Amino acid sequence: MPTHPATIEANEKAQESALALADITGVGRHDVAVILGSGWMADADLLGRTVADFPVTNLPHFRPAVAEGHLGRFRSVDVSGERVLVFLGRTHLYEELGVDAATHRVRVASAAGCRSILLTNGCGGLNPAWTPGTPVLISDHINLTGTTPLHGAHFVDLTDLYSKRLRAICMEIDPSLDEGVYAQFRGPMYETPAEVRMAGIMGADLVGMSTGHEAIVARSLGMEILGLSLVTNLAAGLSPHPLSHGEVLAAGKASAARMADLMTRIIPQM
Ligand code: 8IG
Repeated sequence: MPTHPATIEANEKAQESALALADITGVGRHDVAVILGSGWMADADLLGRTVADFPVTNLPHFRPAVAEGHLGRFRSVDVSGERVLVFLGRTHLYEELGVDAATHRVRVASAAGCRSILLTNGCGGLNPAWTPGTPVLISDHINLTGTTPLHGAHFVDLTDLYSKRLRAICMEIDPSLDEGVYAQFRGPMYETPAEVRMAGIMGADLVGMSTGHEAIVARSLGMEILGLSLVTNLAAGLSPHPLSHGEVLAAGKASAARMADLMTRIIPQM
């Protein structure tokens, strides 16, 4: 059992956020959580019937989102009868608010009743065949942040961190989906071309700045995890032009209908 005071405090704050969430949404418990990252905001309206929609700052212990394309809202959405807690945007490690702030949404999702979580992100791709807008299932991750979202002697097994069961269902829904290993860097700068080559030698296929820590916390809370990356740009050194946030947003818009369709079909299986 995690007994470090920082873990207990993080879980208590999440309980308080979840109580407020139940209060203002009128939805006492949620079944599944979704975190929408860069390039995924346009999907929010296509998931199902929005029951409630608020800024995260209406809840205690949330910080306003800073990254462009990260709205800082949450919704309660009815997806085929499942009560889905959707976060539009996340808090990143590079915001320097600490690992607990960067994983607070995951703890809130668990405290709100969610037993499974869909983590999405926009990221750089190392496979040149993955043109911007290509979705990739996360099969595993490499944590290159030099830190952990856990506290103290909290030994958590990360085997099959990204659910084999859910990945198999996704592949049935869309057989054209590829899988890849996600390397989480701290950011906020994108990688140098040398760092991208290093990540590739280490076994990474995707480079990003989120998701890994969230998955670790979700596993520590016993949740089932599905990770979906949207390759919004070729990783540095592989791209013919400098990386820009504009292409991230464009790739997201272009893939929204396909990704929302996949999500609405996988969520009832979660
Ligand atoms: I969107 O190329 C997006 N996020 N680390 N590298 C890293 N994060 C990203 C990238 C990328 N693209």
